Amino acid sequence: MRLSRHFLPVLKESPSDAQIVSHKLMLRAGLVRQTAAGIYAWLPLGQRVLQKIAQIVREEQDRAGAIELLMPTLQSADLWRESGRYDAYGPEMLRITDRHDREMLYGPTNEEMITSIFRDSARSYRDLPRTLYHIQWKFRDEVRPRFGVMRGREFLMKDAYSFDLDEAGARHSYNRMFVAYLNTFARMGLRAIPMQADTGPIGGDLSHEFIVLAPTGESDVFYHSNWEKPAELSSVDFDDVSGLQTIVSGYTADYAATDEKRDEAREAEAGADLRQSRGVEVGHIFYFGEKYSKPMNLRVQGPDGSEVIPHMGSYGIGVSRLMGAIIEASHDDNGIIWPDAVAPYKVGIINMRVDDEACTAAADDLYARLQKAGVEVLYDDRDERGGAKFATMDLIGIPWQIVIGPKGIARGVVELKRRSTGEKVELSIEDALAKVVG
Ligand code: 5CA
Repeated sequence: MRLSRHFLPVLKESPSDAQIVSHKLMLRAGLVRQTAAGIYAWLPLGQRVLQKIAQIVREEQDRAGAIELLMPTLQSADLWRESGRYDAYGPEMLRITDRHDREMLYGPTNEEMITSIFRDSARSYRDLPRTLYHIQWKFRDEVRPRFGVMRGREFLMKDAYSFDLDEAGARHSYNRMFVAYLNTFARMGLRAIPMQADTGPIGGDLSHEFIVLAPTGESDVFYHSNWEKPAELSSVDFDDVSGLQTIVSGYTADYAATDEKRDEAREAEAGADLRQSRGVEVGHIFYFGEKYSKPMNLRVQGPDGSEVIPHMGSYGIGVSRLMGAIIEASHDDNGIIWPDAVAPYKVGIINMRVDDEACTAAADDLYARLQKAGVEVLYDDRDERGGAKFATMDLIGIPWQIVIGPKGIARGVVELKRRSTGEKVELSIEDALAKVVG
C-alpha cells in the first residue's frame, strides 16, 4: 500500500483524554477513533491488526478441536428468561425494544444462545463432546469505560462453549482451552499467566483468568516468581486426556491468583518468592456444569439409553482488548513495536527523496517486488521530510524498515532497520529483499 493513497491519520501530540500508553499510541498511530463513550471505529491500520489477532485466535481454537460458527449480536430477552439471567444481569445489559414491542438485547455473552442452538439439534451421546466458538462483537454497558479498547462498551470477543457428557469430559474440554490459550498468547509475544479466578455473572466454580502483567492493568494479582521465567511450549496432542491434564497441572503448580482468590497458605509457602503486580485480563475460562443446560432443558440420550444433562464450560478471549495489551507490553518512546505476528505490515519502505529519479525508481521497483513476493508492505512515497517519515514508521511500529536515499543508491545500497532492536545495516537491494522475504 502506498502511504500517499492510504487513510492513516497519525497525530503528533498525545491526546489529552488518554491516560495509558496503549490508548495514547492507538490514537496517535491512527488505529482507532472513539465515536461514543467506550465505542470505537477501527481505522484501516487498526482493522488490519485486529484481523491478525483474530486469525491467531481462530487458528489455535481450530487446532484445539473447536468449531467456528457465527451468532448474531442481537438476542431475544425470552432466551435469557429461560436461564433466569435476564433480570440478574442488571444495568450492564443494553436492552432494546423493536417496533413490535418485543424485548431484545445486545449480547454481552452467548451461553443462552449457544445452549438453545445446541438443544435444537443434539440428540444423543454421539453428538458430544463438541466445542463451538465465534468471534463476535459484544456490548456491556460498563459504568466506567476507560483506557480505550481495554475496557470498552462495544468490544470484540472470541467466545467458545463446550458440551460434554460428564464432568470428566468437561474437564478435558477445559484443559484443551487452557493449553490453546497459552499457545494463542505466546504467538502474540505475550506471557499470559493463568490465575485462579472468580466466576462473576457467568457462574461455576472452576475458572482461570489469563493475565498479562502490566503496571497499568486493572487487576491486582499475586504469583510465584517462577512465572517470571520464560515459558517453554511444546507441541501437544489435544486428544491425549492424561497428557493434557499433566500439562495443565504443571502450569497450575506455581501459585498465581487474582485478588478475589488469594490463598494465604500458598502465599506463605511462596514466601520471599511471592510477587504482587497488576495485570490485564486477556482471557477467562469457566467450567459451570449444568448451570445453563439444566434450566434450559438441554438433554441428550446417553450410551445406555438414559437421559443425560450435558456439562458445559465457556471460554472467552478479549480480541480487541489484546491490541491494547500487546502495545502495553511492546512499545518505546517512539511508538509501537509490533510483534511480527500481528504487525499491520511486515515491511515499510521509506523513499527519502521522491524528487530524485534514482531513489524513486529503486523504491518503486522494491515495492513491486515485495508485493509480488506476497510480503505485506507499506510504501512511504509521500513528499515529506525524511524525519517525518522515520517518525511515522516508528510510531506505527513496522517491524522491518528499508530506507532508500540518494547517497546509498549511488553506492548501490539501502538501509535495513529492525524496529524492535533499532539495529541498522547497509545492504544491497538484493540482500535486503532476501532478508525480509525469507
Ligand atoms: N462467557 C464468558 C466466556 S466466553 C465471558 O463472557 N467471559 S468474560 O466476561 O470474562 O469475558 C471474556 C473476555 O472478554 C475477558 O477475559 C476480557 O478479555 C474481555 N472483556 C470483557 N469485558 C471487556 C470490556 N468491557 N472491554 C474489552 N474487553 C472485555
